[in-house]
Amino acid sequence: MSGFMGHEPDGKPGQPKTVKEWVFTLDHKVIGVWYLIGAIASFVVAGLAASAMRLELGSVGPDITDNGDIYNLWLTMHGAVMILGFQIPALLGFVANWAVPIMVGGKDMAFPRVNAMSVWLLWSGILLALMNLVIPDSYNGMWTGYPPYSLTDAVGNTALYSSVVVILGMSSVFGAVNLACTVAFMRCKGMGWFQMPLTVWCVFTANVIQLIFVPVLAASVLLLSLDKYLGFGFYNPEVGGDVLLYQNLFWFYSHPAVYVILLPFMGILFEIFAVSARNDVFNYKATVWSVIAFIPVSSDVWVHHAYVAGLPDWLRLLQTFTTLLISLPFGLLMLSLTGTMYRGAIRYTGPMYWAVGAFFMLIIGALTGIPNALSAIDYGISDSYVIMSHFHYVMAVSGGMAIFAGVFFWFPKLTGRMCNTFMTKLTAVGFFIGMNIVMGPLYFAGMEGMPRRYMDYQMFADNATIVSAQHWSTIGLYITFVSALLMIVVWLHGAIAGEKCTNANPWGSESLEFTATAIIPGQGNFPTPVICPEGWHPYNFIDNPKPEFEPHPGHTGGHH
Ligand code: HEM
Ligand SMILES: [Cu+2]
Repeated sequence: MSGFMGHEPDGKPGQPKTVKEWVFTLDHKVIGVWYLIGAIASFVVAGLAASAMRLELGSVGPDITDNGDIYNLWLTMHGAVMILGFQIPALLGFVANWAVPIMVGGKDMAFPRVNAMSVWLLWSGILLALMNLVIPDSYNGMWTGYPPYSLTDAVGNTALYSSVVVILGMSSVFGAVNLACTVAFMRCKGMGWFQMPLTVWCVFTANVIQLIFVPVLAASVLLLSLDKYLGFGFYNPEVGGDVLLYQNLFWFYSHPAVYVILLPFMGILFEIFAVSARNDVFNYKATVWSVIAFIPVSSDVWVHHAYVAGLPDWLRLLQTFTTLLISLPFGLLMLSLTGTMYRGAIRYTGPMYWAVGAFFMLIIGALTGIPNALSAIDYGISDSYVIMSHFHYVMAVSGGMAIFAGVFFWFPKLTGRMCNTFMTKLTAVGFFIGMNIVMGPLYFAGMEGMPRRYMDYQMFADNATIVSAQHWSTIGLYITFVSALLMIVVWLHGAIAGEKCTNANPWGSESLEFTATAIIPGQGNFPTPVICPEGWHPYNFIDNPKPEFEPHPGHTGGHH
């Protein structure tokens, strides 16, 4: 076959050596590492912003700043960078690029050059976003960018916001096309759709969601700049526009976006749970269909983010119904995760500690979603700490812990070395306890009426619940901070001085990235094409036929 897909790799085999080779690489594994580095750097920046806010909120009155603009800048940098710079690049960049092509036994991504462009666009977007810390009119309108505020001068540089979102959106769309084609066309011989690891299914589905919805987001934020700088008035009622149009467009993407994060991180959990419990994924086929079901159901729930915006009753009612409907596929995935561990011979490895932590956070977070879905209840808690606590449990912390679980899980393949097991577990426990102390009390502060996004709570100075929740939350930050810092030290130590892997498959996975021992550094992955024999399945831990390697016609060896 000539054309783009399946072409011979034009990169050199072997790890890149010079800076030029690293930067201009077309190897999906190296590009995956670039995504990972970007994601971890973003996690650090956004984590520092969060820590600053938490210190400020430690007690009533100014603690470390009394400047609301600075607080808003931290808040904006925290939310936007965590989502757009950390979680999405870690899952749809690192996992999608580094792991998926090997997991399907492919030579590379379908379009290696487009792949390189995607990661370059991501880095451009991150650098542009960081400019916000130095430009005089820095943008402070949160990740949501709601008009009319985002159309005023007080918000700062709206064009920067629009540009960052559009650039990152382009990176996502190129990445999504590439990944969808990779999964569809680059799978090795013998691997049918229902033999793909769940991580692959989840990342694939997340990318389909991205393809459908990202363009809507890109358009909606572009219209902001057209409105503000060229006076178009899409969102301006004075000239016939509609300010709520933005909220509708924004959440039409941004609700599905939570599944773009949720699905891949649940995919990581499936992988680690199955391998650690040495069990087939419970009800594999139904699980795959539940994953796919997220595409249609996620498209019709966005109004639950705007229940209080004054939309018509029939719409709110309908969206309460559709929001609750999502609990079906989501509940099936949770059942399946639980069933995967049931009666398994669970081995609590380092990555499993992180994965279990993520799982418990996810349970708490999902349960706190149900009351939010009921519009009558949501009226009382919208825009309060209840919502903030909900999405930190369900997405931020569980997603973060799942991503870190994945990094620890694939670490031996990434570096050829192991992380210290005891420290991996200790940091997982510390992070889990710390984050629960940060986010648990705030849920109750929310029920007492503490609103989101406030830099102080003078008005609640004599509300003991709120004051002590804020206080404990800040104590939780110290534990979390130390654990996160230690985790990064554990990675660095592991990469530089960790014990060398003697076993190519330390966790005993059946998936190709661990079992295909012939993975070579550099573009191409496998010296000879992989073939999955009849009956092969990534979660068949008993009597599993091993994948084979087809002698390549005309191949004379040479990669050793
Ligand atoms: C059991 C299923 C879930 C239900 C019923 C649910 C329901 C809701 C509702 C109704 C809101 C809006 C409340 C308001 O603003 O007044 C909300 C907010 C949010 N949810 Fe969920 N949710 C669920 C699961 C998830 C999952 C799995 C994620 C992410 C992986 C997620 C992420 C978020 C985020 C980020 C927000 C806040 C967005 C913002 O205002 O900045 N939720 N949820
Ligand atoms: Cu939503």
